[in-house]
Amino acid sequence: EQANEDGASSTRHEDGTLRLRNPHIAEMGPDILYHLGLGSGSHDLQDMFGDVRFVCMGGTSRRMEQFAYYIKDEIGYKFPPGTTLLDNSGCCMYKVGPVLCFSHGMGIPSVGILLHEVIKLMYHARCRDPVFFRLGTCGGIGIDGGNLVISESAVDGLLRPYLDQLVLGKIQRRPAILDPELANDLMNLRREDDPPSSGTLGQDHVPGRVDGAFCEYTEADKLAFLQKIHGENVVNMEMESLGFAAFCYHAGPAQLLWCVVAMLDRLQGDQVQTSKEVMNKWQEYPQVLVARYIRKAMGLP
Ligand code: R2B
Repeated sequence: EQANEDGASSTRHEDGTLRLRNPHIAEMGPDILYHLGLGSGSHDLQDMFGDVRFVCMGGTSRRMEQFAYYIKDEIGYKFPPGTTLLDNSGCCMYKVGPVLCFSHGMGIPSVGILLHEVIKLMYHARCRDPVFFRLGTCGGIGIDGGNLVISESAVDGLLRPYLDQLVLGKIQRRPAILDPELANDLMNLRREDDPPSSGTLGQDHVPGRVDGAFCEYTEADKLAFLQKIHGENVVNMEMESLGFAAFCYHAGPAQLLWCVVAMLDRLQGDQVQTSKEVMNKWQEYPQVLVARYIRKAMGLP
């Protein structure tokens, strides 16, 4: 059994299946996964999802649908006769053989709501050692748009590597830990003509935008802050990494990875001015790299 660093109870059995850190679930009878449109009483979750090994999340539903089709071709998956790719979850979730793709929306609250249910789905389905990925976009700090960022860790707005949440009137602190080994594996799958990649800290929000609906600081304040955190190896920012790392690490999936592409360099400005075609191209980069990883993990040539 594996234990997480914070010393709480084990979160995985020897066979890689998850042990939930919530005693109520086992006691409460059928469990309704409301946002996924599934339930442990109404569906045979082990039969439907027991073979999932890779959980891939991204912000927009369109991107995740595209990824589902892309990974289908990449791993040579064929749908059973008479079936096709279908989202019947209401939150854009697609299963392509061992790959589960879904959209997590924007921001930590949205990711958190989905992850509670996806982690329970892994538990009910008795999935073994699922690897969790996020494929998406971010703002760069000192790196140009089109650069890939493979995060090694996640920090909050004070550069603290944990998520503080207010639960029942108290602060609950969860370490936000990604998997440096997996980040390294992914870095090693880069090819020479791939876009440049950096291993980084990922922030949990978009700090200091001067183009927001309101603003109480100057451009110079913003640049001073961004340059300071850039000096501490933070090269990107986005709005989900801290929640993703904290929730998944606490719940138990062994390997977590964040692979995102920068849409702009925030040291140069706050508005994304790149054309839609170019942005669509950039958004394929994390997909290509994660697909390469999945193919390798599946032993495909
Ligand atoms: C990066 O890009 C998205 C918003 O523009 C958001 O989900 C994020 O973290």
